[in-house]
Amino acid sequence: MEIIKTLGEFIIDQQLEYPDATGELTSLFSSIRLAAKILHREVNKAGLADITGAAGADNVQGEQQQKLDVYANERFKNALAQRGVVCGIASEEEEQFVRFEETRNLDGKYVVLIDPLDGSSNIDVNVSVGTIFSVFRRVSPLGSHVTQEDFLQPGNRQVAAGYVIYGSSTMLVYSTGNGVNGFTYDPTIGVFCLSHPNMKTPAGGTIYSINEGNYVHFPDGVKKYIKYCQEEDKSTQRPYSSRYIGSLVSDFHRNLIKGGIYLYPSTSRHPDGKLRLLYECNPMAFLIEQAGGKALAGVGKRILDIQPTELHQRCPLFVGSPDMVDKLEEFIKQHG
Ligand code: AHM
Ligand code: MG
Repeated sequence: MEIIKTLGEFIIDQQLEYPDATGELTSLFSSIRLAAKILHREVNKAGLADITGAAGADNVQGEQQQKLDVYANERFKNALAQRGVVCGIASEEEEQFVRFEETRNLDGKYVVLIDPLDGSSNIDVNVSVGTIFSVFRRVSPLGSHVTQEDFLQPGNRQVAAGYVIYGSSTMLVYSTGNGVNGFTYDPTIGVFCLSHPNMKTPAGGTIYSINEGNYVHFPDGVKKYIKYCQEEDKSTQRPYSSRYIGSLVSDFHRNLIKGGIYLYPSTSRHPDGKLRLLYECNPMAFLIEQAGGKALAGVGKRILDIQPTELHQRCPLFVGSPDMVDKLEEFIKQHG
């Protein structure tokens, strides 16, 4: 009989490898797992219940909040506050970081940065969406209130990162800096099961993902790279396929598995790119590096080495198979 390993069992096995582990990270993952299950339930009935559409307010970035954005934010926030291992969170849906004030939370070692429902404008049309998260050890003393500095740490200090994709199936993909593992949710038994152990991205790929509608606003190096992707050359399997869902988690997940590159460069509308460093770029950069890939914001600019200055700061993102990211970097170096 096939042996199934659940997410819970996997986490405990990993913890046993570190005799000093206190189980706090395990507890943090239990919170994420629980909120992900609840989101799975809601997303899957999105067409039936009155939960799609705009919530009527804009978030801090002036983007319209969807009802499910608000719902997802509350769910993850509550789940993370419950167990006393997290002292605060920063969320795409909250202007300021959120302090967890209970005594047990003041002793929490970790902060979580989260995009509770990325790509949520896709929900109304039944396209996959996701949750992206990033975990840091706090730098402020245990027992005190969480501070802005706890959140403004470079991505290379992430303790863990991951995403949940609510797609044709729901999956949780995460890393604690020791490889990347993917778990598929079986709703009939309510359990995430290890389905993608030790995920590695192919060194090269044949997929490029970018919103080409913004083409005229791209930097020259990116324009030239796109033309390169489209050229005929059998020896390098070009032309490549263009695939863009407009839902970062889905585009990233596909490219991670199949090999590819995702690009969100600066454009005239978004001079620093559109994606947020702390809860979109950093976690994806952590995961792709753990899977053998690369993530840059520009020539020689590793995403994980950027020192953040603001909670909601944006940055360009070029992420994917290492050979493809290298090639793009050559083009940007040469053409700007
Ligand atoms: P969101 O966090 O408001 O959902 O926006 C992020 C999304 C990403 O999922 C996606 O890759 C990108 O925005 C798409 O942007 P665009 O529509 O400009 O191509
Ligand atoms: Mg987002």
